[in-house]
Amino acid sequence: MSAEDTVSDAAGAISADRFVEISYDEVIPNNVALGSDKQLQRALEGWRPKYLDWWTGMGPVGYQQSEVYLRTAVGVDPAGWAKFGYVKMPTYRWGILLAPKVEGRTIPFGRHKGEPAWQEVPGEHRALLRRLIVVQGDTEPASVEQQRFLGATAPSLYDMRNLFQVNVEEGRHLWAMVYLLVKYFGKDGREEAQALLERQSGQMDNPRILGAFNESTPDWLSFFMFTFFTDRDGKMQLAALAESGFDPLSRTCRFMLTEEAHHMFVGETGVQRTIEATCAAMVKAGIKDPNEVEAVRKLGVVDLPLLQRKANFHASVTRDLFGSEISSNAAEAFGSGIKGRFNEANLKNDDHVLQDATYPVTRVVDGKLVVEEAPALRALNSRLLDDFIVDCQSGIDRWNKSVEKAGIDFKFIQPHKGFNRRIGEFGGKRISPTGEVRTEDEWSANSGDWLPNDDDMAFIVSLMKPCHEPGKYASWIAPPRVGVNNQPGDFEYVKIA
Ligand code: BYC
Repeated sequence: MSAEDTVSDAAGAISADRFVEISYDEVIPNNVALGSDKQLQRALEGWRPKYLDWWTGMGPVGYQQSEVYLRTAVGVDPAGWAKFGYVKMPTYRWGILLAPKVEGRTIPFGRHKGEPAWQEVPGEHRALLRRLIVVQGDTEPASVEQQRFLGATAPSLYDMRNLFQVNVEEGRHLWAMVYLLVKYFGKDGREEAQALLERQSGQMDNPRILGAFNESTPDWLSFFMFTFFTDRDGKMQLAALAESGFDPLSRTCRFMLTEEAHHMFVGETGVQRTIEATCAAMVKAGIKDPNEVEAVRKLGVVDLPLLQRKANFHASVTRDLFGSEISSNAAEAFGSGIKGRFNEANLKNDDHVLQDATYPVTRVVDGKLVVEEAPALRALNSRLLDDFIVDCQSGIDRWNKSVEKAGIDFKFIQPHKGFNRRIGEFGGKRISPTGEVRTEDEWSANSGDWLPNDDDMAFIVSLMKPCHEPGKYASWIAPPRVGVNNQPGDFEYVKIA
């Protein structure tokens, strides 16, 4: 396509004035020369109507005929890959986009380190690779399902638009994994692609694979916490898979990471704006003590201790997504060159094989928390979780700055790694947010102070009133500092049909 070409869209036209390498002429936009592989094209075009049925049945409820101001990828160049315009969600151009191929790329870690990256599936690692792609793929439609009812209670059109942006991009991430399954895994891959549309978040008989993706996302605070914490698991896992020796997976994940950044932005700023509204209301009312919960709630804003409990819940449920701290699956995925560590290729003073290395892992031994050196290869999930906790902290520090600026004496903290865990070393153990091992009775007596309790949930529900007028925001959330794509404050992000 030439630089001046226009890519047409069922909802309008996206002008591509810059470096376009994605073909929008085809039913499935792509930069993988889909048209030259007729069998693959037919298989994906056969999957597409099923995907659209799933989107209509399990995607956002309502607003499907509304015009939403969305960004659509028009290239994979990080400097300018997206265009903004009004789109009806079912006509969004879900496509297959891979980051550019790096010529001469070699496998950066594991037993095959230094060998040329694989362009086809390595036979001996086929089952493991397929499993990881399926797990990754399963989370994408799951999150759309979890968030499907939120449009009706959006605190502003700006937020509603962000929700739908996240949703359509999670849909695209499903396409990304389905492309890999269908192109590289033959009949099994096609079956797995079908199964990705059949499992359902929270369903008893056929649930989504990982625990957190079967929790509900019933309100906007949950959505913001989910996109802050759980999408960040997405970032960490995609970054680890982007190091893969299987080059098509690496390239796919590299491009997905550029989209993921916006999802975490939505989460971080969503919580931050909630904090700002609370602090401003407290200051205005002359309330200094954050524990004056009833007085704060009367102002129509969310008290800070409740936000801390929400963060405790979402942090802990998301940490379970890293799997067991000590895992032979993780060792095998690394040893075989399939899944690396966060930032693998840039880790210095490291042999990237880890045969004799160790890593400190916190465990519960005789009712006490102890740190033990474990074989580094088997401790890779633990390490990725530690990297995740570090990555969370910078956002939490920014939340604390807002509180500090308002002169309120309160600090958000991350709960101890072992708090409220179901999977791994701490699974089923009763550990307080500050890291003390507790008895079952002590846990029951205190858990309402550590995790959202029934009162909290009822209060949050009472706040979830829609605010769908351009430029207006619900009482409990401050407006953003900047509009999407620099649009003005009263921009109509969703033209509700
Ligand atoms: N719930 O050795 P283990 C995202 C299973 S989020 C239920 O402990 P392993 C996104 C495990 O599957 C990122 N089951 O752990 C975010 C295994 O079962 P099989 C998603 C669990 O295998 C927001 C068994 O327990 N991507 O993208 O080393 C919106 C023993 O496993 C759980 C990935 O996760 C759990 N929490 O690591 C949208 C990357 N944890 O195989 C999207 C791909 C473990 O014995 N996946 N199990 O039947 C992986 O790398 C690994 O599968 C895991 C687990 C890290 C998840």
